[in-house]
Amino acid sequence: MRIAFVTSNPGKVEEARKYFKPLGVEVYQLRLPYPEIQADTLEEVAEYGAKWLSERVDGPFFLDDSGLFIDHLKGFPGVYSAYVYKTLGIDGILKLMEGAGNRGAHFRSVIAYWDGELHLFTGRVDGEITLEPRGSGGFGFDPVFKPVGFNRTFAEMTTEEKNRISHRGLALKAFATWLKENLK
Ligand code: ITT
Ligand code: NA
Repeated sequence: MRIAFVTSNPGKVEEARKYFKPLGVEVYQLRLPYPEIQADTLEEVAEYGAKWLSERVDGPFFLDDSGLFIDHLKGFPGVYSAYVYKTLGIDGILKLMEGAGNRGAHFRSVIAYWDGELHLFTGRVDGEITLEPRGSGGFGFDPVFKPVGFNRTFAEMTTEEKNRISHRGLALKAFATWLKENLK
């Protein structure tokens, strides 16, 4: 089975591929820009995008909308994470965190899968924002996110290690589990 992953982000595709390959599901990247509405939740953004794409993509596809939610910043950048990454960047986030006593943060991912109907799968990982960037793996905010229980940032992990515990890995796991049941 082949499923399109509609995304501009090759890092996301690499993570999904490694996850689905053992299941015999081939994931390929479809670079098709879709509207990302301004909304309060990742779910709303993902759902709107998937419904818009459902009129334009043949066959099953999914997309992933993710965000980094920082306690000290009251959940910012959250649904604005992509925009903030492109504008303020990692350095901007570290500046906003200067002097923060609480460096707690979490990532969330919402996967919207369309097969004629909409299915949502979510994942979350808790951790903290490091004092400085570390590591060169992964993408996005990975160099400054250290998951709970680890001394390394996501950018210091292999894709497999990150997948086992990450927001996207957990959402992909829920998606893959559901897919196995429903392909029978
Ligand atoms: P899409 O085309 O799939 O939307 P994107 O990179 O814009 O790709 P999102 O809007 O879901 O993806 O991501 C919001 C931001 O959060 C973006 O800047 C990502 O780099 C960052 N991000 C998402 N998942 C991440 C992860 O696993 N590790 C680090 N940063 C992540
Ligand atoms: Na995006």
